[in-house]
Amino acid sequence: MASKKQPAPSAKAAKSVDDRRGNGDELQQMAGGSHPALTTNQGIPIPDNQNSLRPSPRGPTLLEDFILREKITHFDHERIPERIVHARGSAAHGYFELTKSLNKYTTAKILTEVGVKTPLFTRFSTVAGGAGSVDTPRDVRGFAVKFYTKEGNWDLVGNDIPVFFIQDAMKFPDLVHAVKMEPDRAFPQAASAHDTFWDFISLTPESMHTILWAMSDRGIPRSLRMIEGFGIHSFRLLDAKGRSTFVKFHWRPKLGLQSTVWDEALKLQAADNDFHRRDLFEAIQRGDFPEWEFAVQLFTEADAAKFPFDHLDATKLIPEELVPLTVIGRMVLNRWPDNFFAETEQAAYCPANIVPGIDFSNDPLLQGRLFSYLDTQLIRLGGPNFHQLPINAPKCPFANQQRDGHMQMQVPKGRVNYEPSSLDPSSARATPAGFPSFAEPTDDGAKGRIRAESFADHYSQPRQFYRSQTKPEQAHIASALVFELSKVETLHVREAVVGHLRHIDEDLAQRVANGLGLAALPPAPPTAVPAKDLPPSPPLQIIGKMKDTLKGRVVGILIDDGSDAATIKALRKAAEAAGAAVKIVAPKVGGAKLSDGKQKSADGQLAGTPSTVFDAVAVVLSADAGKKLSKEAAAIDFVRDAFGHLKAIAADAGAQAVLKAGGVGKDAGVVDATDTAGFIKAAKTRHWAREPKLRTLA
Ligand code: HDE
Repeated sequence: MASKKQPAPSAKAAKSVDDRRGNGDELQQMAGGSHPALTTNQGIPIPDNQNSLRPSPRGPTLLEDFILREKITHFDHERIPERIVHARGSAAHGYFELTKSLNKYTTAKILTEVGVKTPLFTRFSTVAGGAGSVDTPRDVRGFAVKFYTKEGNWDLVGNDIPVFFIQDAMKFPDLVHAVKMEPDRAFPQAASAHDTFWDFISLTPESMHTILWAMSDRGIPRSLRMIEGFGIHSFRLLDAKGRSTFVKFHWRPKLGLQSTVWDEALKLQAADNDFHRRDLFEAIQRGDFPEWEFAVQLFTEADAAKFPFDHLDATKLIPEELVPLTVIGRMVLNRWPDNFFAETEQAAYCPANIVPGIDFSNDPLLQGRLFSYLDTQLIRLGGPNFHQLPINAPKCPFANQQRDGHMQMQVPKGRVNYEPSSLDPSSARATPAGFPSFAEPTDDGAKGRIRAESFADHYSQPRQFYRSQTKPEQAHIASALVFELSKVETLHVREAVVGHLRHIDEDLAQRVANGLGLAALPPAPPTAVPAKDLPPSPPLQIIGKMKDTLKGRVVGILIDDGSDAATIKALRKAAEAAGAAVKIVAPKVGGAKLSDGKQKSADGQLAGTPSTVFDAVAVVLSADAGKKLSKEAAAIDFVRDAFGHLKAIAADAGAQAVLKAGGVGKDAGVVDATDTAGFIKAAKTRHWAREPKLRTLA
C-alpha cells in the first residue's frame, strides 16, 4: 500500500480497499526509523498487523487467517506454570571473582583460580507469594546463584536466612501448603499471618529457630542489595586425593545489612508492589552495581564432632565464634536481563548442579532437594531440554547421548546415539577426570525412617539467636509474633506457639502473651532435649552489622513552587557525595519553580511517591508552600511516615508547618535543612530511640 499522510486509518472514512485495510504503515512512520519486516514464526512477511482477515468489511473472521491464529495461539501459551515456591523473583547477570584460593581443600577451578571472573546469574525471590505478588511481605528471601564455570554450571541455591524450617525433605510439601494461601478461601496471598501456617509451626518444634529469624527484621529487608545469603547446608570440598573438608557458603552485602520497620513494609505493599525489583533495576541502571563478599566456613569431621549440635541438621547454624568466616571472593551484579521471561522466569536452578571438587553432605533436607528441582523444572519448563535455553545452558562444551524430547534445539549429527560405540570414535565418552563423589564410608546402622537423635535440640539455637539481638531487635521479634498470631483465629494455635516460646526465653513468651492479651502463660510442651544456654553471637544481629554509610541509599527531597534552590542544591551535592541517589518529589511531576526562577522537574509526584520509598528525606518549602502543604494529606503523611519509620528528616523554616501537621517531634534525626553535614550523619542510620515514643512494641 502506498504510504498515506493521515495519522491512523480509523481517523478517516474508508473509501478504497487500501484505506479499509489500514495496514499500520502510518503508525510505523509516526514511530519513525527504519525497521525489519514483521513476519510470522515461519518467516512469512506480514502485510497488516492491525486487522484480521474478513470476506467483507463487516463480515466474520476467516479461519484461514493463519497470521491471526499463530499470533493468538502463541499469546495463549505465553504463561508457563509459576514456581510452586519462590515464584516472585528478580534477577541480574554479573560475575564472580575469586580473591583467595582454596587449593588446599578443593580442585574446583572456580575456587582455586584467583582473579578469574566467572559469569553468573543471580535470582532473588520471596517464598510464599505468587509471581505477581508484592516484594515486601514478611518472608524469607531466596538467594540463588548460577555460576557458569569452566567445568560446568554450579548452582548455589540458598536463602537470606542461614537455617530452614524443617529437618527432613519429607515435610516440605506440608510446610509449603501450610504457608501458601488457604485452599478453601484462597487468601492470604504472600503472608504467613494465618491459621494454617501457625498450626503447622505449632506442631513442628524444629521450625522455632527459623521462625525467630523470619520474625526478626531479616524478614523485611530494605533492599535485595542489603541482604546476606547462605547456602544453609554443609557441603564438602574435595582435594585431588579425594580428601574432604566440610564447607558452609555465605554472601555478605557490601552495603551492609539493612531492614525496614514493619509499618513501613506494610505501607510499601501499597506504595510500590515492585519496590525491591525496581530498587535493584535502578541501582544497576545507574551503575551502582550491587556487590557481595563470598565467604566460607571450613571445618573437618573431627571439628564437627565437637559442635554442640549436628551440622547436618539444616535448622542449625555454625556461629562465627565457633568457625570464623574466610572471605574468598566477590560477586558483582552489573547487568539487568534483556528479557524477564526468557531469563529470570526460565532460569532453572538446581542444588544438584555442582562441579568437580565440591560434593554434597548427608543433610536430609539437601538430599531431598537434589531430587526436587529437576523434577519441578520438567513440569514447569515443559520437558527435558530446558538446559538448552540460553539462560540455563553451560558456557563450557557439553555432550552426551541424550536425545530428542520436547523442544529439542540441538541437531545432533551421525548414527551414534549410544555408548559404548565403535562406529564414531569422536562420540563423547566418560572420563576418569570426571566428577568424583566423596568415598564416604557408610555407617552400619539399620535402614529405616529415622530422625537422628542428634537433631533433637530445637530450642538452644533460637535462644542463642534471640539473646544475641539488640533491644530494638528483640522488641521487633516479639511484636512480629504478636502481629502474626493476632491474625490467627484459633486460640489454641496462638497458645501453642507461645508455649514453645517459653523454652526459648520466658521474657519473650511473656511479651507475646501480653501482646495477644492471653490471660495466662500457656504451658510449655514437653521437649526431648531441654534448651542449653549458648554464648551470644553478635554477628546474628542486623543493627550491629549496619554500615555507617549512605552508599546505595536513596534520599527524597520534597519541593514546591518557591523552594530555596541553593538549599536543594547543597542537599543533593552532600547526599550524592556520600554515595546516595537523590530523587525530587513535588505536588506535580512537572516540578516546581524554585526561588531562582528556574523550573525544577520532579522524579515523582507527591501523591504517588510517599517517603516509604526513601531512606531519608528533606523538605524544602517556601512559607506559602509550607502553609498550603500542611493541609495536604500526602505531604503530612510524607513527614509523619518518615518520622514513624525512624528516618532522618531535614527541614527548612518553610517546612515547619508540615512537620507540625505531621506530628514530627524533635530529636537527633530531625535537622535543619541548611545543616547538610548533620543531615548526612543522621541519614546513615535509623533512629531507634524514637520508636518506643511513637509505637507500642511488645
Ligand atoms: Fe527450594 N525449591 N526446596 N529451598 N528453593 C524450589 O525449585 C525444595 C529449600 C530455594 O530462583 C523449587 O525451581 C524442597 C531450602 C530457592 O528459581 C522446588 C526443599 C532452600 C528457590 C524447591 C526445599 C531453598 C527454590 C520451586 C526441602 C535454601 C528458587 C521452583 C527439601 C537453602 C530458585 C524451583 C529460583 C525453589 C524444592 C528447601 C531455596 C519445588 C523439596 C532449604 C532460592 O524444586
